Amino acid sequence: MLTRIDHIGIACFDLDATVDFYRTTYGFEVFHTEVNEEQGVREAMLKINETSDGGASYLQLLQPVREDSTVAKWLAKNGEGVHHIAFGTADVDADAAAIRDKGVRVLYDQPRTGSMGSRITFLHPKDCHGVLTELVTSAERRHDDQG
Ligand code: MC0
Repeated sequence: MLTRIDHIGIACFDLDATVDFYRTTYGFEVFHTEVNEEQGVREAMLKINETSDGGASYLQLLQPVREDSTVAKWLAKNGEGVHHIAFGTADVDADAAAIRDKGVRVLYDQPRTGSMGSRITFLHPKDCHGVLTELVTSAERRHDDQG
């Protein structure tokens, strides 16, 4: 079951400048930063609020670290802006399977590693009315014993 907006992913050219904008304009502070080599991004997570399922909602600012990354390709075509939305779930495997059964393309056969040790997968934007959609099970919410 999808229980929260886990994050909104925002693509940017300059992560430090974008973080600065969110801090000075809205007062949002950086909760976590990391480089995800597999996804080809450097990211900053700004925690916005806790959620009733025990998780939280974030803004995720994304700067590409490789020219061939999906975010670099998207930025070259669209410029900066909202890149994807992510829904949180306690069981990404079950929700991805159920959504696949409804005819939506799930991009990964097995979930991959996302921000802060989460397990993530994506739904194809062309099957989601133009919105690249991510499913996330955060590390502390995982039902298995890997994290
Ligand atoms: C591409 N399209 C999008 C889109 N990206 N539409 C809405 N939102 C997006 N973000 C559209 C294009 O405009 C194009 O439409 C069509 O989809 C095919 O796109 P493409 O540019 O030709 O590129 P593909 O097909 O090579 O790849 C698109 C695909 C890819 C969605 C499969 O971007 C992908 O695998 N994304 C999932 C991984 C990802 O985005 N990672 C970065 C965030 P037209 O009409 O022109 O044909 S990593 C992350 O977020 C992690 C760290 C985390 O949360 O923890």
